[in-house]
Amino acid sequence: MTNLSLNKLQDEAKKIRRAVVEMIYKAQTGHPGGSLSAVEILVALYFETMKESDRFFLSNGHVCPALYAVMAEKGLISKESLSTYSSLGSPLQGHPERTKLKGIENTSGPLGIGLAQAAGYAAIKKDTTVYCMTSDGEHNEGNHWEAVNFAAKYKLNNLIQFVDKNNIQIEGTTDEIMPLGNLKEKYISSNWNVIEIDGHDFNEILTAVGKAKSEKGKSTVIIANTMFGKGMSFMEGNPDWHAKAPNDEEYQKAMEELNK
Ligand SMILES: Cc1ncc(C[n+]2csc(CCOP(=O)(O)OP(=O)(O)O)c2C)c(N)n1
Repeated sequence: MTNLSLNKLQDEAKKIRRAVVEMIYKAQTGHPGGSLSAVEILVALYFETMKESDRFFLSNGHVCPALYAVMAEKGLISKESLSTYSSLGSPLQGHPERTKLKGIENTSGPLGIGLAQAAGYAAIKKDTTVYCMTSDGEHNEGNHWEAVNFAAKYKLNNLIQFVDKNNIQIEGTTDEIMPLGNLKEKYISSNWNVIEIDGHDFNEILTAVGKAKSEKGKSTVIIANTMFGKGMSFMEGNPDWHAKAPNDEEYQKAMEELNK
């Protein structure tokens, strides 16, 4: 990757962070912590990696402000529509709805089902590369592990899962709420190809996707180590920001930090 495109991707990430905070501030509802940790993964996928025929499934639907913002920057939805986020009748619901917004592949909100939705699609459409984003909190769900086994059984090498591993879920850390153990070893023993990266480093994200695409006979999971609330000093690593909107003062502070 050239420096120019790295700069461009970093600029996009900044724009997305600004849009995420603005949407949640305006709506006074939403999930900023997870939305902000997922930004670089979504920017890399939508701006560098995905072809028109590829499909993206968001499993941890509550982080959709980041997805909507990326879709708006890509011109897939209007930028004006972002101001309707989470309002009654808007196609941009607080959890994405497939029938309400073109470009959304799966309805999500109940955690732990997105990988099954993505794996089902990948099993039927073998020539399509199917990306799925999941969260660490979702790994508490039994359904998720059924999909892990299904993908291994059918050798879905066209399925690439990103885990946004920010180590935080509702009301605490994943270690406090439900320890995941060694996620990498769990996926290896489930017969997946496993790559672990820094989920805010575009070079690492793009290299991992390249490796995943050349994998024969296995699905790939890219365990992306991220920072919950990335980019906002007062949100980073603080579970209070799982589902909380900034007040006026916090919004001003966020904008100042984004303009630095
Ligand atoms: C099946 C199910 N159980 C519980 C919830 C309520 N819930 C919403 S978000 C969340 C925590 C999710 O953790 P994670 O996805 O890691 O969140 P992040 O901190 O990354 O935003 C829970 C338990 C849900 N949406 N679905």
